[in-house]
Amino acid sequence: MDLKPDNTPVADEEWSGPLILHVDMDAFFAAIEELDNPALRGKPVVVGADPRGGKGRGVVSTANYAARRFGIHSAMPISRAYRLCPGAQFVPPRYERYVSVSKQFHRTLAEFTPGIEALSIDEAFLDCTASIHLFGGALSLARALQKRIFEKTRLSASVGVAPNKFIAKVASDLNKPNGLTVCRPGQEAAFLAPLPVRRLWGAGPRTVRELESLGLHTIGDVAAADSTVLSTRLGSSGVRLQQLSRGQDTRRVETDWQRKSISEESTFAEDCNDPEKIDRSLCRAVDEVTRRMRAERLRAGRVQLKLRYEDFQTLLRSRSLDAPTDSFDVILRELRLLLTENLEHGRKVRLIGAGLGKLCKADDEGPEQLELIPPATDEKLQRNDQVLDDLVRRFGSRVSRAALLRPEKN
Ligand code: TTP
Ligand code: MG
Repeated sequence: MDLKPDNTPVADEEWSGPLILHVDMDAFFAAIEELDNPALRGKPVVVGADPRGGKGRGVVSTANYAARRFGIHSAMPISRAYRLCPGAQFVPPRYERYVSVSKQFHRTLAEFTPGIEALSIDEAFLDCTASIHLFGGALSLARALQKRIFEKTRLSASVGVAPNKFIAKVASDLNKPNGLTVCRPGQEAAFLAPLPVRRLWGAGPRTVRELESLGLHTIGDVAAADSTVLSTRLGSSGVRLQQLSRGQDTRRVETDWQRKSISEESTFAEDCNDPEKIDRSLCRAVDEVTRRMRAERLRAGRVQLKLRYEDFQTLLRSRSLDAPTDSFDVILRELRLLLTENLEHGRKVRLIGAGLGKLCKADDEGPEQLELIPPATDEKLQRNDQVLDDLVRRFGSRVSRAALLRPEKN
């Protein structure tokens, strides 16, 4: 129970409806370095490549908050970070250590709910709707979570507490580090209204420019905008952005993803920034997962792309399909879109993977699927897949789809 300055308890008000938390560790890699090496504490710390007196190559993985005051941030060239703060402590990354702390972090979350969607090495959504009563309220639960993460890792995390994923994610970032930001049910639109449009999910630099050219600078402006103007200028994403701006987000925490999924990933022999090679690896992974899926007579309602850059930054990006499918072509098309949206040009990739989720039996579209939407596999594509599956069964993976489509160059 929280106490006011005069020591009277602050009541943790009732929470109605879904309770979603977004948790994100603060300056994760840098905080671990400070934890392990007390001599770094209180100083600006930059984790990344060796700056070699400002002439080094490579980028910043992350910087602690003291270093961020100099303008240093993730993905910035290390030479620039050096120029901004030559006196900072530059530390090479120790990925294995970060992965082990990450596992501890994710295990700690599981003490609070089974409804966890891991987003990255230091970030997750939690659906705590069913565990509120165990903690006496949403705020108490969130505080207990922060406290427990600190006990287990000696590191701080920021938490966003909200009725849905979008707002929880926005909230966790508003008061970093060690922040706890709450948006109560019913307050969604008011909470978002003063924030700049770049906080909207899916609003990249181009969309932000487009919105600003319409005179829309805050999320509240988008919420109040004429919806026909938005959809004329931004198509279907205009409609989605307006829904988000009004605090409407019905996406569920995808807890089943790991359990009900098929995935395949491969690490490049050498880190690679050749778009053609990256695409070929993706094709191969899609070929593999779609074949496994068809062999089990399943269809996928969701696809996931996994990208790990040379500095170990790992992105998981997924999207739901209009209708479940087992088609190589449809799934490859969706994953290529995700790749185009997320691949940073020129940055070297270490690993790429494809995953399929929301699996359902091919003859049972699952309870969530709309009956009016036919499966997204047209007959010709389906026949192609069947012929190729048959060939692979008879002649092995030498005739895999990726090999046929894009023969390896000699
Ligand atoms: P973030 O959570 O984005 O950043 P952070 O934890 O360092 O800082 P914040 O307090 O703002 O959350 O990423 C988690 C870790 O992932 C980060 O510590 C280092 C790594 N990372 C990279 O290596 N490169 C990148 O470009 C980014 C964004 C992160
Ligand atoms: Mg973080």
